Amino acid sequence: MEWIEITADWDAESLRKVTARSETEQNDVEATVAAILADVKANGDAAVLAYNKKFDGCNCKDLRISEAEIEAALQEVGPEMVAILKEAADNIRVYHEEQIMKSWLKEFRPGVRLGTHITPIRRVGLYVPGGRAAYPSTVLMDAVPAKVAGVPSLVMISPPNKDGRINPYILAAAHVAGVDEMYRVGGAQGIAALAYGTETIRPVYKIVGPGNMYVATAKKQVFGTVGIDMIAGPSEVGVIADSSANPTWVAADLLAQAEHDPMAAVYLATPDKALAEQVVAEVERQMTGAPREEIMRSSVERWMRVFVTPDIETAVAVMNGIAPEHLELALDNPEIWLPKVENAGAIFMGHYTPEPVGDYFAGPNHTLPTSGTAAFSSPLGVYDYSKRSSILSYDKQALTAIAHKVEALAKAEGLYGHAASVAVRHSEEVTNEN
Ligand code: HSO
Ligand code: ZN
Repeated sequence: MEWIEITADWDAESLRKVTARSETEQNDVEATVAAILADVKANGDAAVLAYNKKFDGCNCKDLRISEAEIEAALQEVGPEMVAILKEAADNIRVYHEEQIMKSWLKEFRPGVRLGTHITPIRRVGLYVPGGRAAYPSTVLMDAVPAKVAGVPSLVMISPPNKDGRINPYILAAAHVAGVDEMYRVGGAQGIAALAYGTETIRPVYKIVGPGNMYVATAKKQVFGTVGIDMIAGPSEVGVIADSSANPTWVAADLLAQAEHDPMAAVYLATPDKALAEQVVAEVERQMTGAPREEIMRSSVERWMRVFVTPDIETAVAVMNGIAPEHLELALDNPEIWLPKVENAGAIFMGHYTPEPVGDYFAGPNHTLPTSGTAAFSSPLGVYDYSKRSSILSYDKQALTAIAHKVEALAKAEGLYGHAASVAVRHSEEVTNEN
């Protein structure tokens, strides 16, 4: 943990030094992943099954997850959990319906119509990690917006355990979200199967979802063959608090994020130094004996930053510099400060909107820009599953009116074929004149 006193003449650039989390680049990962991708591309299912055995200890023959397995998963998680998943999925759907992009076509001048044609991506692959980071909530967050966008074919892959099974909560969430096909395969081999296709798994056009270093590297390497979503870094939360904030609650919110990852970063900015001291004491008290104490502790020790600022305005400026994935405004009047927030993945307003409400239930997406990328990117949404095509339409008169301008530009570029394509369409006089 680090205390940082911000003075009136602070320098936003200096923030980078206290918030930069070093990335460990590993070249051998690049090479290992490249070899796996090439193998799956060449050998399809046979390679995938061999990697399932090698990396996941799974001797399975069948990659596709059957209806019976999905049914068993629904039984296993129970009707109450299915009902909660459905309600969360509904909230996510209703929120994301607001993001649906509409096709349009407008007459800009007589005879000139221009517009945009919106279509969904035809087939999308959703990666769901196994092990500790197997989050059914992420399945909902990634799958529901795809269905809202109208993606007709949505495929999920996830690494099997040694018995060939996938976490039943993952299967239940995928079923509730309307995922069309599910396969047991993870890692770089799973990304390769989605990108290149195998005998069993048809290729997709885009791959979304978080994963470990091998998955992230594989996504980077197949980018271009397919589209990918953002490469997610470790999670972070920033809290701006004034004296109205409850230090016990603020500490709980910081720890909720810290328990995700030893690399998760938690930031507090407040003008109230006494409050900051109480939060720090509460963080220590609450994490002692918590089920994920070890993860929380390493996150807090290495990546917790407490900024004591001259005023709220400066606290907001500090967070704008950090561009946190999640920003909580633990203030009495968050609405007053909202217009000043420039960089944040998701903004949680007031004392009764703890970040986990957004993780699980409220409706906005929890797949958010991490590691300061909120300064230039946005939450996952319907637009990530949609494409825009431009529409152009001129009638004869409209074309004739501007033909000479297009021809002039074409000739200036030395592209006489371009000029001719326009010229052949308008009156003979033009051709005869030359
Ligand atoms: N806070 C995480 C999402 C998550 N939390 C999933 C619980 N499950 C990153 O935004
Ligand atoms: Zn979370």
